[in-house]
Amino acid sequence: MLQGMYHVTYDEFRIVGEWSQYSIQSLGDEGGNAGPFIEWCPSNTRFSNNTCERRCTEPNTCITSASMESGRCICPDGYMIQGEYCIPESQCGCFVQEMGSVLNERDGMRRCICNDRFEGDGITCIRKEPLKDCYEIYNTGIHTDGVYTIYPTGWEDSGFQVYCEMSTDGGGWTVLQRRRSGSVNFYRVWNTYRNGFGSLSGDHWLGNDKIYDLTTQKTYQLKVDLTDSAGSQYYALYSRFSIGDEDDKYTLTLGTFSGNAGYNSMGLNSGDPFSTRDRDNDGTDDCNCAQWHQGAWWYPHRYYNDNNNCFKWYGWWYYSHCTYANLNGDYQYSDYRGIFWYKLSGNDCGIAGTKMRIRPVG
Ligand SMILES: [Ca+2]
Repeated sequence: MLQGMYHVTYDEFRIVGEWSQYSIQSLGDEGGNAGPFIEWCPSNTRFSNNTCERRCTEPNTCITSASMESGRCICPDGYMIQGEYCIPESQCGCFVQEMGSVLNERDGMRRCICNDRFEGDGITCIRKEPLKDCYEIYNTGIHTDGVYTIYPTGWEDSGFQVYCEMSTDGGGWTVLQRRRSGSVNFYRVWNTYRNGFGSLSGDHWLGNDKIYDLTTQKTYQLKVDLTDSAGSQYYALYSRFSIGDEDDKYTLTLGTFSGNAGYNSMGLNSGDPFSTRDRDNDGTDDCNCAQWHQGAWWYPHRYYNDNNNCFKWYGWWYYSHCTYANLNGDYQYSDYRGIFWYKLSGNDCGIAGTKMRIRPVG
């Protein structure tokens, strides 16, 4: 017999990179006298006799195809099928399909494994949108009070946790400060107020840097809730609320006041820098308002400039020269060292609970 001489030509021979083990990506149009006998695999797959292939949604299950037992194009090692494509395993999870419910069998339990930027309850994984505050979380349909992660401008990657009030006053409130148990010491230094402290689900200060980042991304209103020692509840609502950054000493800006708290006591702090016991930014050299009032606040010291002391004795009360509101005072006192809000139950009001929370305007 004569030996046949055959050849085949391809006009667009191309292989892919090392990650896919230099598999053939394309051959182009074939020519020659050999007839078609080489199949080529679509991009990102390789030809293999291994009939076990896995999907992101079913990572523990081999997909076999009886019709392709002799070999076929499959994902490279370390890759799995998502839809029609091979993607790295590290990007797999039940989230990889469309937003919604996709279930996995793992560890004998039927549950959903969510990857980064997705979150779920074990049944459903939904994409985490970079929700900027509790109001945006509320608008996704979540109406339960609790601690949530938000991603304000500048915090898109890490986010931070806040307590969201979803069930009162229309919901969507981001809590900045709360006092109700006295379990947390609020007589803290500048850096501690900058970073925040306490327990988000209990007494806490969110932190001045976070408050700054929050209140610069949108226009917010502030609601101050006050509970007196008899259990009566009052509030002060400010139409605008923001603070400056640390270089600006977290200077306070407030809009107009409304509410039933008796007096616009915090409005007198608008325009003033923040002070702590170790960072005296109030208006006088002779008084350290933060130390006098055992707190940290936007103390101005400008109401009664007839002397430079922290207070004036009026016969029944040390009239403060520093502030009419002192929501970060010492919980155990009911005098000028404690939590007070002028004209709520008098000067010495015995405030038992406070809350500062914000929501976008409009
Ligand atoms: Ca001072």
